[in-house]
Amino acid sequence: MKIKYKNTDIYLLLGNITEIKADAIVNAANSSLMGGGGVDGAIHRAGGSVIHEQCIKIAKTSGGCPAGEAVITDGGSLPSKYVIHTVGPVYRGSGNNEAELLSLCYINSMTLADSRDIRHIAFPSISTGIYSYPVSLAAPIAVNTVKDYLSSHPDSGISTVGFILFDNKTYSEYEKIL
Ligand code: AR6
Repeated sequence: MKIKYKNTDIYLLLGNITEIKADAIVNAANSSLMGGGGVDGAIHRAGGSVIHEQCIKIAKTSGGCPAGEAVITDGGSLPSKYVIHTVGPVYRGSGNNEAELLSLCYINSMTLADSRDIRHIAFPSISTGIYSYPVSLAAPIAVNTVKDYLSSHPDSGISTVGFILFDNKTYSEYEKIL
């Protein structure tokens, strides 16, 4: 599924984000930046050691990446040039700033993309796996934050935003919102 929003194409795809050829794919990382399971494990495996080495450097200089923030590395052997690593909130039943932190993941990833002239960015469904964010609550935050960013940044160079969704349930929640 694909829509046009403020001159930007926003698309949904059922699939594996490591196979996507974008300018940047986004990783749902953890604060250590040292890799993990889920999409993080898949990206590190497919991208090779370059990503891990650059993550180590970033973690050494900045102490890692707090929830809501984003950092960037090369894509190594991935089809995409860059990986933007962002850290979603662990869902603990709301009331812990989860929605704001999740929204910040999308805002900070897009801000970083714009600072590198990235035109096509592809997101996974941040926090809705190991971090347990209910996808019915996370999907509207993801889609509406991306739209709000594009509305409030008319000079953004981002021309294509993808949501690469790993299973049918996740896809259908995003489809409802988009
Ligand atoms: N392509 C696209 N989506 C994927 C892929 C893939 N290859 N693999 C999984 N997903 P998760 P989180 C989906 O758990 O909830 C890691 O250990 C998955 O089905 O990857 O933010 C990190 O190091 C789900 O819909 O990320 C952190 O410790 C979505 O991606 C922690 O998990 C997010 O699931 C982050 O947890």
